[in-house]
Amino acid sequence: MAKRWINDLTHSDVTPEKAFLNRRQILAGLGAGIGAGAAFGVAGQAHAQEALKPNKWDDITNYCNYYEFGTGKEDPARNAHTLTTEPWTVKIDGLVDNPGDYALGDILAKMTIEERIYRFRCVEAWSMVVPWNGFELADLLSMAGVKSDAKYVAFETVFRPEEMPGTRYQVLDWPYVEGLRLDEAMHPLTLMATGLYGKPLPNQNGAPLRLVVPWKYGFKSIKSILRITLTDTQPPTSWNKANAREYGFYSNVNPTVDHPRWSQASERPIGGGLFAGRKDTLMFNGYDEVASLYDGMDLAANF
Ligand SMILES: Nc1nc2c(c(=O)[nH]1)N[C@H]1C(S)=C(S)[C@@H](COP(=O)(O)O)O[C@H]1N2
Ligand SMILES: [Mo]
Repeated sequence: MAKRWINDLTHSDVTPEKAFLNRRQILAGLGAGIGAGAAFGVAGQAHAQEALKPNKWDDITNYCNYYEFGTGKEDPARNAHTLTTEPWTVKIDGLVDNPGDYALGDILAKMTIEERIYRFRCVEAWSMVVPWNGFELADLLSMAGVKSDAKYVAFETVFRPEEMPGTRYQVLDWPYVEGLRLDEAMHPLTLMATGLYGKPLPNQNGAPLRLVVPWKYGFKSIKSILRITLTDTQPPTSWNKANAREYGFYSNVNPTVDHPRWSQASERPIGGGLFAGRKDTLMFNGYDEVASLYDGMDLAANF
């Protein structure tokens, strides 16, 4: 089928709970095999793609993982209101030309905010489809100026015990940390999310700024980011520190590599109702265009 390109979509076209894809998302979607030939657009122009029908706001904001606010799926929605997200400053340091403390408002003023609907797959084998608003991490890293010897990007979540009741328990080694290889971080699918359904990101989903890496298990998508560090060595990650046998650095969605305690071959779509079936999980969560990042790598050894 012919490729369709929709120009002229702006941020103000977002209507809550009315999903659409913009031009850059179609570029990403075409590569991912989710958008080819489909018609996208705002109401009155075209229809959101059926295959990626977003989950409801209530599902996305009430079924969360954010252990700093409790380990239950509904704990973050109940507890995360205590997190102060304004003002917010992101420290960008390490192997960059322009290290410093960046006020989030100043960052946002320079970034192009887009809407993108991504599949989201948790290692616990549930999945959702989420209409994020955000900007490409690559644009932020370019602003900071990545030095040529940088190979990885390390991320750190805010750690404020007085605002985060879950951190009283040592379920993880706080602060929550994550990392990506530089080419993963620079990939156009890698998003810094600032919103959902055209509204500001709720605290329980990682306000004011969280990572979204749609071809990896959910835990890579670190929330409420306070610090980004460019390094030449692979950074530690919270879940790998907690259990290296169960959680590797890469964590690419891979139906052929099981978690030691359960299969990763299928997933349970959230919000489908009691009798909705499980779905086969797709390699890279369906985002085939990232496959070349891992050419020549054994993805069973590098899980
Ligand atoms: N700081 C922090 N980030 C985090 C987590 C967390 O506990 N703390 N949980 C991760 C996990 S396991 C998942 S599945 C996703 C969940 O994102 P959501 O609640 O917005 O769906 O956030 C990830 N980011
Ligand atoms: Mo997760």
